[in-house]
Amino acid sequence: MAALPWEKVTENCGASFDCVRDIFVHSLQAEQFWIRSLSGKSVEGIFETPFTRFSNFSVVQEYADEVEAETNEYLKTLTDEKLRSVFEFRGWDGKMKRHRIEDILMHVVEEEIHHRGELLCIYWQSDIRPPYISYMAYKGQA
Ligand code: NI
Repeated sequence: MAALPWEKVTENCGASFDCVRDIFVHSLQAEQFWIRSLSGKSVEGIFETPFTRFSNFSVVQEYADEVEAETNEYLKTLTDEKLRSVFEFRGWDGKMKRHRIEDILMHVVEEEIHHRGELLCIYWQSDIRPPYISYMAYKGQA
């Protein structure tokens, strides 16, 4: 994202959220929301933070690093038993929901893939070759 000019990142693109910055920050907020929920931490203020607060690349990067650190911290606590255990929460519709933690984490991954796909499309529509790193390349060789 930092390879793009800031005007491009905040230009209206008519996708799920107004612009590349908003889509990316939304996916970070969604990840933080679920990881904090599963960690028993407060989620207050996550979705209330306006996208405009992320006013340059370094603020976005700082937030991405913060969310990644929180996620890594949570993932360290996981066990097979915990993954299979059921998490109860109140949904957006006000009703109580019960889902296995592994299914909630799969939802977080799916949410990211969905929004990344959107971002790739926006890049292509702007004739910009999107960055691509395979998961295996990211992880490195065993
Ligand atoms: Ni979303």
